[in-house]
Amino acid sequence: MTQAARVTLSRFLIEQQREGGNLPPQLRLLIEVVARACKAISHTVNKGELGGVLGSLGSENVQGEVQKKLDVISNDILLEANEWGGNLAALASEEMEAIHLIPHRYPKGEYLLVYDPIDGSSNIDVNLSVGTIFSVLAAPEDASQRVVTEQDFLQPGFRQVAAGYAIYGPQTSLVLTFGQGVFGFTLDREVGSWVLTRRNIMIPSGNREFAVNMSNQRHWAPPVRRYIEDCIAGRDGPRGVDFNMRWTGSMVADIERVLTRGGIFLYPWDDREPDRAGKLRLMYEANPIGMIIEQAGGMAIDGRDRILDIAPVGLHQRVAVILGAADEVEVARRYFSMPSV
Ligand code: AHM
Ligand code: MG
Repeated sequence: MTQAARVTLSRFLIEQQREGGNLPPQLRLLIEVVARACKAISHTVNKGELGGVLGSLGSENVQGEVQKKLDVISNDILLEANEWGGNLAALASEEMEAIHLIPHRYPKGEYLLVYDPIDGSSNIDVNLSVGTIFSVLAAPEDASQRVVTEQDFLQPGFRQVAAGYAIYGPQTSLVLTFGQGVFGFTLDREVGSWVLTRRNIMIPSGNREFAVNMSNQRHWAPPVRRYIEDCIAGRDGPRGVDFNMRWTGSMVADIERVLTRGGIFLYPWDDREPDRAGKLRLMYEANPIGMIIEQAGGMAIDGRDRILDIAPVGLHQRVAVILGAADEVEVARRYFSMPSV
């Protein structure tokens, strides 16, 4: 790609703001800030052992999971980048139990930001892809006159005004939607800018590839067990076609593959913790990824229902997730209403 043919993220966002009029200036600035923070996280991830960023801290987050150094470093990078810009009324993260209010010394903005600073934390120390996932919601209209509460964040996913993820893999890319399609950018490290490399990403249909943690198979509910059994049976089974399997341990990496070549991703409920809806978190994993998947022509459900319609009851609530190419997710959904399953 020649320099002249390049469209940077800044240029893309300004053009979207001008042309469509559907990207408010403050939302544009917010996306730029988040993207800049992801650039800083990418540099930190890249340093690995040399930057002293590998390993655990010994502390636990609100989910009772051991925090990796990089979880906390990345959380702070996003927090510090977003606090002072005047675009946010408050923010929340996987790594913080409570919401974070914008300090009084800074102006308050029109948006709420929710993020998972490092998705796929178990991959950090083994040099596999990890990422950052984020979701943007509108703050309540009277946010400047009162204290924002957790309740203000508990909006269903269809109300998100923007969502995205960055993936720190062989290439560092950023995938974005603000409800007008999905766009992909690649980080040019020498220049330090995000360059538009994929326009209007649509999930290809017909790819027979599933992503699920197979070691949990015996714990799944019958519809999921049966669906995967039928995939594995391949051309000798009811599906009549062979399937391939991939599981990276990083949702962002599996989603990047689904967006690029299709297929389905599942993190279903299992019976080891029956009261827990699933492993993944609704507000900062399933909702933003669900919005991206739908904007790319796919489907995102919890088994029977659309993820983006779920009315959240807690910031860190979990949800079962089945998402990917619409045709394949629809097949999986049918197993939930089969009387014999
Ligand atoms: P994390 O945010 O703590 O990294 O957890 C979420 C991750 C997802 O990225 C991934 O799909 C899943 O957990 C992997 O789970 P498992 O350890 O069961 O393979
Ligand atoms: Mg995560």
